[in-house]
Amino acid sequence: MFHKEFRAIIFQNVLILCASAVLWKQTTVAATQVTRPRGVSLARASLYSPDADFTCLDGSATFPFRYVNDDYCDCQDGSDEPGTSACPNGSFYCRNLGHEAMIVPSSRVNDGICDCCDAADEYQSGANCVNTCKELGSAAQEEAQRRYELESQGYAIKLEYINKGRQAKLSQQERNMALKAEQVEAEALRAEKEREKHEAEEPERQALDKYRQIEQEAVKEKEEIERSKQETEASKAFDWLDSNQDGKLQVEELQTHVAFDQNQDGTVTVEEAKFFLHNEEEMEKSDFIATGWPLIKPFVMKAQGLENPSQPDQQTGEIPLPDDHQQDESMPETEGEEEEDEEHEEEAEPVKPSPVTPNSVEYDAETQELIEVANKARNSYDEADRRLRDLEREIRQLEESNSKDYGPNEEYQPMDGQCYEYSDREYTYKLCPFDNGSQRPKHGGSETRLGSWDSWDGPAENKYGAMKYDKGVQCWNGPQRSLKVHLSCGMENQLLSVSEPNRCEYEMKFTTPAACGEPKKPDDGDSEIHDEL
Ligand code: MAN
Repeated sequence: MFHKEFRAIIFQNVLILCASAVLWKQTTVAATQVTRPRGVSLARASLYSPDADFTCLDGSATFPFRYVNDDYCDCQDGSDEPGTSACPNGSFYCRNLGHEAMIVPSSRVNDGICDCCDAADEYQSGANCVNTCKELGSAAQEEAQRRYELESQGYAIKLEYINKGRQAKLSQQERNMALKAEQVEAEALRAEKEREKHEAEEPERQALDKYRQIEQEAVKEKEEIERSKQETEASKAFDWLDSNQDGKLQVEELQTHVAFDQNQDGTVTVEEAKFFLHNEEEMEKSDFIATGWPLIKPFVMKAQGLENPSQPDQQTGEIPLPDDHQQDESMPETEGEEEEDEEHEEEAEPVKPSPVTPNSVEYDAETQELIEVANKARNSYDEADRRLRDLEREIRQLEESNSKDYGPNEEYQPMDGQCYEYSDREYTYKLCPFDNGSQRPKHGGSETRLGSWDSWDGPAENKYGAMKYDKGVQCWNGPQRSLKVHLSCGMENQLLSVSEPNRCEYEMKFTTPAACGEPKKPDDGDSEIHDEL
């Protein structure tokens, strides 16, 4: 920094000719000549009047104007040295005629590096800067024009989206109103059908109650017959096994039947025989019927080559008596499986749709008629109930969709219901806007939900610049997955890239015409800086 004695007034009249800009803009404003110190913008020129003392722009001091740009820093805010590097916090303005005006920190003035395209920052360093503003200006112009065209096309599509979105919202609202009217009707109809159902079910219930009693009696009777058949079978078996006819079954009597040779060594031992007599020497007929026969019967059947205990003869309840041609001639013949199956089939006669236990009961015509009427009423009720529930579901879905924020002009609505994919080396990612985002391994494996639609998540000045999807699948030893989608203007809806900056926190870049702003025609590229205080 120089001492005051060495102050040199570096002052320069800068002639600003706005003619080129004026020509570009095709207006007819006359050329303006403004004098101002080096490094001062057009907007601040009036604050630097050579005819008066200079007051620092922060108001901290006032001194003669010749101190401005004397390469000595007088103002705390650096405003007295706009054209030198004397103030560490000062700034230097370059006009860059033909391109964009620019403000650089004072430290860059005469530092040997060309910062301004018009070379104005290097007026004393001998850096040999060349004015490149014209070339830069026209390249920037071309780029701005290209962007403008892109944005115009994107915006045209956005207008279509807005149309579609509004249309969809309108028809959803209309449909919702129609459905609500239908819902009222459907509720009334269901109530009526419910009443009719109750009315039809009451006489049906009474009629079936009567049958239920008959049914229970029939079951009891059947059980009784069954029991008596078992007894008859057991009694006949006893009579036959009781070869000395003394009314008791003895060890010796059982020893004569090979069927009781449990270890199959060719002899029925006393122990083997006693096993069937509950370890007694003999057994009474009544004990045999109650507990003996059920124990013995499987051995008898095995001897006959049958797997399961058979039923006695259906008509007589008897087991066939021994036959000379049996394997073990002494054995009474029990019944085989085939017959049992046949009997079973006969029994399995379905009775529809009675709540009474299915069996062979046949309803009289009047009851049958009552069942049919009640069935019809039940079916009608079910149908009315289904219709109402379908309506309610559709209304819920519509209301859910209607409550979604599709952007300030419904421009994002057409993306709802669509899905877009992007693949990297490992995964195929899918974004279904307003629904969810997911990830699927490319080489097999199931889809993992990264998040479900939550809300718009852009910065305060552009809420619609990003979307948030959260509550995805929990990460192993980590948080639930979540996803942020950054939206930018593009000619089509496209998922551009996906990253995972933090474990299980995903980011997507997505272009869409819906994010395009109203295109602004590019200016001549020769822009000024509006840096008024
Ligand atoms: C899976 C993927 C990855 C994630 C890990 C976390 O491999 O979902 O994106 O980082 O799980 O364990």
